This record gives sequence, C-alpha cells and structure tokens, in this order.
Amino acid sequence: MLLIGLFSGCKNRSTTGRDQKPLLEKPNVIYVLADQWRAQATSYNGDPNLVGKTPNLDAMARQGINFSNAVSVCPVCTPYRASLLTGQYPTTTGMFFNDLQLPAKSVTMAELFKESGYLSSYIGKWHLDGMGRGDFTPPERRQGFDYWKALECSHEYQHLIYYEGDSKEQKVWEGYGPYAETEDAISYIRKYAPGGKPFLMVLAWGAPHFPHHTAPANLMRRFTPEDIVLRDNVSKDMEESARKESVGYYAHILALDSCMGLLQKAMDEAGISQNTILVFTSDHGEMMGSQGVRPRQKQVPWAESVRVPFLLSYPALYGKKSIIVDAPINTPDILPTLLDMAGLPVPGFIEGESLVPFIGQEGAGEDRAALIMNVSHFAGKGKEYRGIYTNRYAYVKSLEGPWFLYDHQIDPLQMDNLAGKPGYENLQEKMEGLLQKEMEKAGDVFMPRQHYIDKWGYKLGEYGNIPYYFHKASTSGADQEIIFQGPELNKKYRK
Ligand SMILES: [Ca+2]
Repeated sequence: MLLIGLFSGCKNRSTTGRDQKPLLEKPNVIYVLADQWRAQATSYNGDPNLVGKTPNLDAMARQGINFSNAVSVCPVCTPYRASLLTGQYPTTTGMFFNDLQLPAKSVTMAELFKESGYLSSYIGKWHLDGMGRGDFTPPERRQGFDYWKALECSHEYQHLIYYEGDSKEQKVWEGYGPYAETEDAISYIRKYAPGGKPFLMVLAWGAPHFPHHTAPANLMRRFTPEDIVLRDNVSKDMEESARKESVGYYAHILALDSCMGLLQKAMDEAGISQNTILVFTSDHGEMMGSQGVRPRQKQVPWAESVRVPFLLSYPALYGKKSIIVDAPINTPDILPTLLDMAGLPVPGFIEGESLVPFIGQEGAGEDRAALIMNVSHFAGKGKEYRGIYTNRYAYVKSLEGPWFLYDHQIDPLQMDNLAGKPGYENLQEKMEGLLQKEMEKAGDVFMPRQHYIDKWGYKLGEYGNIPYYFHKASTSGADQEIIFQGPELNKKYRK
C-alpha cells in the first residue's frame, strides 16, 4: 500500500475553523488550470481590453475569494505542474525543465485526495511525462488520476489530440479543443455528482497559450490590433507584434470565460455548487512585449510572467461574497491549501503552506513572501534567478547580484528599479533577508545552472533544453537518440 505511514509526519496546521461550524461533507474539488494566462489579462484586474467581455470570471471574482498576489514558482509549464501536484519547489522535485518525467512513485494531489475517499479525473494538458509530447501516458505514470482524457502537450487547438482511459488510440477533440474538454468535464459532473463520492477534477486547458490566431473566429472578430490597449511597459519595438498577438490571446480568453460559465451552470444544475471548491488559475503568465520581452515568452521574473489569476469559490464554507486575500500564494502552497480547506491532512513532505488561516482575516499573512526561481533557462535566453514577491514588493537577484526591486504600490508596471538606489538601502536589505529566509526554508542555495544539471544528471540538447519530440512515428533520425529524462530516470544515465 503506497500511502501507509505517509501521514505520520503530518504538520499540525489544519486551521479551517471547522470547530465553529457544523461538519461539512467533503467538498468536491474542481481545479481549472489555464496555460499562460497572466493575472493582468483579466477584467477584474482592470484590463481595459476585457471590460464587460468576461462576465463569468467577473462574477466569480465578485462572489468568491480572489488571491490577488498569486505567483508561479517557476513560470513555465512542467516546473509549475510538478510543484502544483507535489507541493514542493522545483529545486526539490528536480523538475525545473520542461519535458522531464515526474517519477511515478511521487506522492501527489490525486493520491492524497483518493486516500480520503475521493474519485479523481484529469482532462486536458498534462506535460509531466517527458519528451514524447504526442505520446500515450500509461496509467502508472498518471500520478493517481483515474478518469483520463489527456495529452502530454499540444496547442493545436483546432485539431487537439488526446488519449482516453487505457486506450493507446489517438483521438481528436471535436472543434475547438478547450470547448470539447469543458463539455467532457460537464459530462463528468453530471455522471458523478449524484454518486455520493466526492471527486477531484483537474481541467487543464492549453489556451490562451500561443498560437493565438487559432482562437475561435467569431471571438477573434471582437478585437482589432489598432484598438488593443497595450500596457505602458511594452517597448516600442514590440508594439506591433504585441497588438497582433493580443487579438488571438484575448479571443482565447473570451472562449475560456464562456467555458467557465458553462461549467458553473452544470455545477448548479447538478446541485454541487455550494459544496465544491472551484479554482480558476493558470500555470504562468505571458510577457506580450512588456519590459522589451517578445510576445509568447515567460520564464523571466517580471510580473507579466510571474503573476497568475487565482479565484476560488467554496460557498458552503465562505458564502458568496467577495473576499480578497492579498497574502501571496505560491505554487507549492496550493496543494496544502486545498487539502486543508477540504479538511484533509497535509503530509510533512509538502513544502508549501496552507493559506486557509489568512482567508477573510484582514492583514493576515501580509509578511509572507513567495519564492520564485529560474534554475536554468531553456525557453530562449534568460538568466538564472531567485526572487520574492510580497504583497507589495518584488525583489530578484541574478548570479551577478541584485537585479531589481520594485514597489508595486507606486509602480505596478515595474518601471522604476529601486535596487541599489540611494535611500532604499534598508528596504533592499529587508528584502534580501526575506529572500534568504525563503531559500533556506526551501533548502536552496542559489548556484549556477550547471550545478543542478549535474546534480540531476540531465543531458541537454543544443538549445539548453531537455530534448523532446512530438510524434513518435517521426522519421527524423535525431528522434531515435532522444532518451526519457527525469529525476528518477537520470540515474541510469549517470556515469
Ligand atoms: Ca505553460
């Protein structure tokens, strides 16, 4: 039995305040994960391009919990996803590149919920199985998710492939992929809501991640490049491409907003809206020309890359009023928060913290700092960094020393770098102390990327990434030499 003895190291921090409330039935958990949706691209955060166009998310923000300082621990796909499922930092999981394989023996989200009697399901983009982006992920590498309609990684939204259950047959979602995936999630809700067992469902859309021009045509027509309002920190040389890419980016966002509406309607009809923890978030953001970083990029430490939307609704416990939590929530904090909120134990190997004690408590957790990191670049050129986001400041270091310090209260666009500026020595020192404290908690010392590559024994491709292929049947000779790599698999390739 996999989980025997697992909870012996439980941290005693369950703090839902349930003792004051009648014991609730175990809630369902529906975790809706978008891809590359930055926090700034939401109407409820004031994006002028979306005002009045995303009614479902706006309502969710008005009637539930808005974690207004949610950040991605390592703003790219695989590192985020591994951290989400394990509650650990990328420097602990070893999952700091895309296309690594998360070890099958990892104890993760679905297994923890199933231990308490939950059903589990995963629909959409996975990106935790390594190198074969179009490959079948066998059940033993699905980290405990039983109902399965998923694919490692594709953003071909108008011809989105997936695998279902134990079948190795490649299937194609009909029409625009995220619509079809959402329909499937709705079918699941209709089927399993009346069953009496609580369920954990992850619905992981690939959008609004590029390609942007493949968003539904009727929604593309609602934006024109000339009318797009760019952020004031978009550099001149990026304006044209940012306008062009934004049209499709926002069109995908409108599509996903309508999906959220359909999902919530189905939850209402199935009678599970009250007793379900519904989360809407994303794995990381999108630079879209801000700070001179071209559209389609992330992994860098600026807010457009790091900040993600994070809305949560759980009416049975929190009612249907607006609650803003400005204590930062980091990726490793999500799993313990969900477990705690559902009244389940939080195992000791989890490095994040439950944010439940801070919900609805004004000022609570305001000294929290979320540690962000880029252990090694792989999507384009980028420096290694460590940094913290607090509810007010961002402080980031590269290997050369302090990189930037911004005060978001007066400079939300991160245009005025206070690092090394006269008059800010004390603030910088305080932020440095917070960063050191967070790194210590995570057991990390900031070393050059080669240190971690050697530690985990990874063999990189010519672009400094973990090599992968899309189609197994590809005739390219290079494909044959690609090997699966991951924190467990690396050992056999070590000298
Ligand atoms: Ca991603």
